[in-house]
Order: sequence, then C-alpha cells, then structure tokens
Amino acid sequence: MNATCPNTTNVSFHDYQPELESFRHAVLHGLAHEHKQIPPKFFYDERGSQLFEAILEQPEYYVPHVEKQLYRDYAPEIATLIGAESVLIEPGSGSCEKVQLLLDALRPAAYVPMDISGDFLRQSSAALGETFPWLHIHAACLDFTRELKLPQHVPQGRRVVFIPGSSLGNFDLPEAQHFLFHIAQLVGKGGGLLIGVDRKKDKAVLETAYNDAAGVTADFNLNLLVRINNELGGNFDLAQFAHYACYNEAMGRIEMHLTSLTAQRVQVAGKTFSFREGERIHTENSYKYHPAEFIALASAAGFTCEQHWTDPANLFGLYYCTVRA
Ligand code: AVI
Repeated sequence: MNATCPNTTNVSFHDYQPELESFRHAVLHGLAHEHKQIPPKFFYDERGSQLFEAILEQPEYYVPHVEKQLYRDYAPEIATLIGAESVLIEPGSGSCEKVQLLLDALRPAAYVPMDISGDFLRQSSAALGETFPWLHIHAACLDFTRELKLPQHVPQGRRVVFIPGSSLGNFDLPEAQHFLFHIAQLVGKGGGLLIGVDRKKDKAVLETAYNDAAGVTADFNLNLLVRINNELGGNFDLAQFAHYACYNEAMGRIEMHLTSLTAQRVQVAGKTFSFREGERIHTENSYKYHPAEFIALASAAGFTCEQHWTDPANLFGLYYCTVRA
C-alpha cells in the first residue's frame, strides 16, 4: 500500500505490513526456557522508547555523543567516498536523527528509512521531509530482520546502507553475518555500507555505560516486566528484581539481565514461573568489535573496508565498506 504523507510532497510511505512477533509467545516461551530470556526487541513499547531516548542522554553512555562527532568531523570525507546521487537506505531508522548530520554533505538522490513501527516512521519521515525539502524520502514500513527490500520507484544510483548506533551489536554473530550478507545482496556490486560499531575496550568503561548513575538503563530493563504486567496480566513485583549489566569478556559482549532477588513465583497469562534467588532473565546482548574483527565479519559477507574512522579515545568505530566485484 502506497501513500504520500499529507503535508509533504517529497515523502512517500510504503507499508509492507510486517508481521509482529507475538509478545505473549516470546515471553511464555522465553520464561519456560532453562536459561530464562526475552528478546531485546520487546523493550521498545512507548515507555521503553522514551527510556531509550533518555539513555542516549546519559553521560556514561558514550555511544551517541562519540558517534555524532565522527559524522560532524568526517561528513565531507564520507560524501567524497560515497559520491553524489546515491540512494541512502537506513534499516531501523527510528527518529532519523543521525542521518541529518550527513545529508547536506551527501546530497543523496533518495533516502529510504525503514522501520517496523508505522506511526513512528510516518512522523519521523514527515518531519525530516520538512527539514530537508529537497530530499526525496521513500519510507518503508517493514521488519528489516525478515525482509530487506526497496520500494518501487526508488531512483537509480549507488545504493548505500547506513546503520548507525551500533545496532549490529544486538545481533548474535551468525545473525550479524546473515544480516550483512543480505545488505550486500541488496546494494549489489559496488554498493556501500556505512556502519557505526562500538569497539571493545576497558571493562569498567563498558560496564559504567550500561549502569548509568541516574538508573535510566535499569528502568529501561525493568520496564520489560512492567510491560508483561500490563499487557499479559503478569504479577511481577518490580521491587523483587534488579537490573544487572556486565561485560562478558570471553564472548566480547555486554549482557543485560534481570535478577530475581528472592525465590519467588510469578504468574504471566495464567501460567506460573518459578525463580530461584539470584536467577536471571537474559534480556540483551551488545557485542563489541575490534576493528579487525568487524572488518573480517564484513569481508566474509562480501564487503571490502574502504575506510574506517575512530575517535581520539578509540571508543567507537565508523566503517565505509563496498561490495567486492
Ligand atoms: C540499541 N542498542 C545498540 C543499544 C546497545 O548499546 O546495545 C541498546 C542499549 N541497551 C542498553 N543501553 C543501550
């Protein structure tokens, strides 16, 4: 279904009606597992999205500040590498905030934001279309982890996928490999990938970033239980669970969990789940990559790294890769 957003003629909206994985199914299945787990995509209800925006403002969570500075510093160089009149594609575009730091330098022929949340995508694309009236926006509402396709009538030009925010880190390694492979297929030979990926670093810096002093990341994590209580008739007592985030050095990832502070039983959707004291629900992994590790991962998916940039403290990596001929 195609429609043009009401107030902006430079924005078209394409709804591929993504199937939403049932929260109920994921929770009942995940809590019945020997190692209790709930996928991180369920963090993002309205309150969860607001809390995530607040995480981005926390001084300890260096990712957005450092990454944005890289775009400010290197936008002209990035634009020279990508070339004019490209088609810039952003899976999981959210608020379309970071791309705005590149658009004036890049002047793409079209921008294709993709998001699973139709309402959010409509709002952010319309706002972007007003700020950049010259930009042709073809918004696609889809689940990019299941299908990665471009709307019809997207102009010709080098296709470049843009993935900021280290979102790749939330995929396990085989999923990350798979995702990069699909991106290579979408952009084709000579097509590009501009991607921000968080780097491995001192454990204390990483753990501080996911345990901010204001407790916003803790609230974000615990909000999952609030969601279960509200949407699935759960009776989690939030005072009996605690946010836990640690760096698993062997796996190269930050892990987030919710720890049961006592032995207890909890009801969800009419089913009972028992927790031992100290038992955890695993809620998120955030993988970190040394530049050589990311470059090898991208290479296995068919990409050559043309250029990479980092900040003076080597916290974050930004990579521009192209698909090998
Ligand atoms: C969305 N994603 C890249 C964030 C991360 O760092 O893995 C999610 C996040 N979780 C806690 N803080 C931020």
